[in-house]
Amino acid sequence: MVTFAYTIAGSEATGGAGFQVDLKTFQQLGVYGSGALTCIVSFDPKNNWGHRFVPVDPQVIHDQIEAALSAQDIDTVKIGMLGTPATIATVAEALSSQKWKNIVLDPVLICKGQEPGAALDTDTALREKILPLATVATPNYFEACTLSGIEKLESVEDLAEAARRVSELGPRYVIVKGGIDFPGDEAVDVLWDGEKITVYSEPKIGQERVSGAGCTLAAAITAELAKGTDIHEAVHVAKAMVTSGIKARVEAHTPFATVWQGAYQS
Ligand code: PXL
Repeated sequence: MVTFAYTIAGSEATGGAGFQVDLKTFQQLGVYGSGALTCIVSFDPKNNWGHRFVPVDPQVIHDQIEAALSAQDIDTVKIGMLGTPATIATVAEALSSQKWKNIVLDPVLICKGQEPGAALDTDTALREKILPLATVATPNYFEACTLSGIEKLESVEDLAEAARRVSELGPRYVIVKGGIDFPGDEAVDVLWDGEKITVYSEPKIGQERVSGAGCTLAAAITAELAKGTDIHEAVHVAKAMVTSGIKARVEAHTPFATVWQGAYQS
């Protein structure tokens, strides 16, 4: 029997992040993917690869979700970049049209290279309308600070505290990704499952940011949960996929290389 997973995310035209990464990750883990596009991001090569961002009309977002959820029995969804308060309201309403087993929220506030200020109203809408519906959230360093109110994450205990605080906003499971901003030689992620912290650590591969790592991690967790994998094992698989994908990263003319999901072998 085929396992389905759904993604509600933005297109990043170079294939290094967002919707494209989600579908590649689902496929690599043997899960049939479909999804709704929330926005289209086209980096501008003539303007330092700045983000050209076009939101999809809310009615069109609604229609895409209606089509997929009517066509197939889908109980697991990943939510990536939403981008505007209007999109967030539409997605929140669409999610409430059925029951879900897993709602994995990658709380994308800003992308690499974007201005932090632009995210404030989106941040508020995400916190109020989507986080309470999520069963899993995967904030990165910056998103964990913003959502938890902690200024700096300097130790594993800080990551753990941020995860616990984000969990109080709704999601039962929170994975905080330390990434390149977390001090030290290890890429550390922590999972708070409501009772205890599990630490996932791998040596950092280089000191440069890689595009698509966060999307890949959340999409891989989503695919594994869709298959019925337990959350601790799902994060373990996802971390292994991201690590192998960064080792095999694809260089580009953009400021960041991107994760290669095809490198992962289970
Ligand atoms: O990596 C975050 C991200 C997610 N989704 C889309 C993006 C980006 C970053 O560029 O463009 C569509």
